[in-house]
Amino acid sequence: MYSGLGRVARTGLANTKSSLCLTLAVILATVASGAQSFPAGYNNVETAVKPYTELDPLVFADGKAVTAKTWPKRRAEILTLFEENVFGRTPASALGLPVRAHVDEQDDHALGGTAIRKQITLYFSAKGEDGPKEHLLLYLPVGHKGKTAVVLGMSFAGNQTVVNDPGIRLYPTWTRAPKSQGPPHLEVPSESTRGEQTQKWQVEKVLARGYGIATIYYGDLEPDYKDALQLGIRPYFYAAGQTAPRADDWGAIGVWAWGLSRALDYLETDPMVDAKRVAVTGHSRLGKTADWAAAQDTRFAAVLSTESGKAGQSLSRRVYGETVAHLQQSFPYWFCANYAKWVDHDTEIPVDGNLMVSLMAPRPIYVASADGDQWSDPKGEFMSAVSASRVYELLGKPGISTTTMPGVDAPTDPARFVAYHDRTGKHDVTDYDWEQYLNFLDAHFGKQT
Ligand code: GTR
Repeated sequence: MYSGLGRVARTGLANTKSSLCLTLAVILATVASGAQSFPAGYNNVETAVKPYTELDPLVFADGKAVTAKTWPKRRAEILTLFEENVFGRTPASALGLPVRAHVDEQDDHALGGTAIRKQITLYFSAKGEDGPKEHLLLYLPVGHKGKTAVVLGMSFAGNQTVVNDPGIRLYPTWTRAPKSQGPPHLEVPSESTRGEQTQKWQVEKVLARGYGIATIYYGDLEPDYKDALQLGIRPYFYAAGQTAPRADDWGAIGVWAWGLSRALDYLETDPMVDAKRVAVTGHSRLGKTADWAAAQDTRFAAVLSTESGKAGQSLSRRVYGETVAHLQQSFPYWFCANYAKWVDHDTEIPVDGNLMVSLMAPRPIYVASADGDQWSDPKGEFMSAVSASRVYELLGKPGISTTTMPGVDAPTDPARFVAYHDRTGKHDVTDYDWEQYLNFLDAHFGKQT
């Protein structure tokens, strides 16, 4: 069951301790209602969803209908609306930045001889080690003929957590004493954190199906804490004289998404990788990040997004579960400052999850929900998949196989370009999710084994 406690556990996982206290306070006021309880004041009753108008991906802001020919213009319009109202703009200086990649390590017999492991540092400035950088961990299956398709995603807790491999370098991660409101600091993680998130990443399963898998720790780009942006890379891209973000400057999600694109820059240069077949993945806030990365960077060939929720693939206009007010109160730094305008105006927000999904068209996208994560609003996620499917159909690709919300653990047809499931269980990424993702990739990239 979704529970406030589940919410606390995962908020804590991402080290957002200040918002943890806030969320905890709200949860203490929770009144259980039906199977799943929400913090008090948030709607968890389907019949209490107030009337709203769903945005139409196939109608321009001025009311004109979109055709296959004019879709690129509508796409650009939607992207701009997301930049202005939700995630902010990626600075032009960041887009043109020369990135230097250094392969620090390669082991051709990793994970009991089943994988090739590479560890790469991407340097974002001429300062090298002393400047901003990210550490990419890449596994490729041994024995694969030709270039390998790869799944790329960001991790919450460091590269060493995705699988228990003593060869993964332990780079510092952000932490802060539980009750402190002060800035976080970097600490080298302990050996015991190796493989802590094995079940969420399923590295060995992905490799056994013939895919590579790559990850970066999101804190390499910006720590996931309120008031900590000075410790991330945003200030590095300030204009001359700038000391704080402008209303439409990028937030942390924009920064993390940018980091995914820089990893793709490297993957394009790796002769073992099929850079035309890189799927981007992420869970929850990192699902929102994966979505925003693929929306801006069409080199990502497919999207696998798990419980991205509100400000992700779910419908904010459908006021059920998390609201803009909650996101803004707990995680304002994920977004541009303009996002605050939509607090208590969820039904008027000018862009929504269905428009986000439509930005992926015609690339294959898998939208994944969990029935025990009503806070993310599985029905809203499904409705977005249905709505965006009209764009896919317009562009000549088959959208989702049903317009009726499927039952729990009943994935839609993976051969379609938009697929969906609502899995049993809580807010998480599980073996079940990966099984569906790999079936989906097999259908669109071709079987890899
Ligand atoms: C929640 C937040 C969600 C989601 C999640 C997560 O507390 O309300 O929007 O992103 O965190 O990232 O785990």
